[in-house]
Amino acid sequence: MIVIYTPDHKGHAPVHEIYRGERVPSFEKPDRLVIIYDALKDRGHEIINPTADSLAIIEEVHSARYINFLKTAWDTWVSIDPENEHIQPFPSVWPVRTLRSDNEPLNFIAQLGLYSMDNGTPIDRGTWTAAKAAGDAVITGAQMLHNGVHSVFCAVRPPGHHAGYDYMGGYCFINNAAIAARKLQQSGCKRVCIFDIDFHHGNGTQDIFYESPDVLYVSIHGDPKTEFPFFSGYSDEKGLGDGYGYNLNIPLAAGTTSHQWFEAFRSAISFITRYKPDAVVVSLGLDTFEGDPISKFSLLSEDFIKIGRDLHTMNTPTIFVLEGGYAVKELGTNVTNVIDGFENH
Ligand code: SP5
Ligand code: ZN
Repeated sequence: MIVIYTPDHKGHAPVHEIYRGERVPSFEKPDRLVIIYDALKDRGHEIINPTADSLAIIEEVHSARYINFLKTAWDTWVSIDPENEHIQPFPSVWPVRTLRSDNEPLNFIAQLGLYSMDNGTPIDRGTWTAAKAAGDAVITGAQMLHNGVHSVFCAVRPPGHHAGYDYMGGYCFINNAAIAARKLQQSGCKRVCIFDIDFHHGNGTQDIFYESPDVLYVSIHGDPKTEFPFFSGYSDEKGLGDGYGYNLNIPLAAGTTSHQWFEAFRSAISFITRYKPDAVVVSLGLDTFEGDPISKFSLLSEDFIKIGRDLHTMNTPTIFVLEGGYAVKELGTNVTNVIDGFENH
């Protein structure tokens, strides 16, 4: 399968995140993609650099003031104090519910709160460059699908599915799957499906397409009652207005077995097949793996071959977009297994 990859992701390398009030080493780190790149190369996949510029589509999917903040955030942070170059900023105040989010405060940490859903998405010197490059990669992939390629794999980070119209969160900044879907629409796809099989619910993707019948969002994920992102991902979230019926959430309890997961997966596939999409964007998280350090499903490495095989039965042009997956050592095998299953159905 053709793989799109750029080393620009390496500039996004926050050292730590917050867990139970303490700084712990970041789970979402460059090593993840280095291991995946090596495995893809070993298996002989053709790896190309992004050739497209995603900025115009990023500007359609995300708000202008949010993009402007992201672009300039690190420089602003360091301009406050040169020492900040070595310090990761974290938000500490958020405009929840009745508080105002129309005014952008001048205080940087308050701005960070305005544009964040959590304190688990640290920014770094190279965050914007990496996030933009991931966007370029998925737009390149969408163009290839338009040109008749049946499937393409976008090996990108930072991930995207938690990022909404005007906020970052869950290690995500720019919603890569969403901009891929937009691009596919613009190149003539009347019906696009985003199939999100990351362990976590893709609240950002859901938000962006909640009122759109022309982009079906289907997600299988850990029950938000106990799992991140907690405030989105319930089965009664079905879409709004014209988009009603075009959002399908399948939350599964922590501890769900591989067998139970595949039951949900196959019913999701029949739902998607009835929609008759012109293209499918797979938000591919590998954090459903049993060895994942932050997630609670129990897929085995060989299960990822089955995932690829079943996705292929939809017989629809497919763009894979990498999301989460933090069992770094096994990531290469798990990713290449999905591709092998898809190609050798
Ligand atoms: C793209 C993606 O998979 N984002 C996931 C974001 C999850 N953020 C919350 C992480 C909570 C980490 N808890 C650490 C548990 C260690 N035992
Ligand atoms: Zn995830």
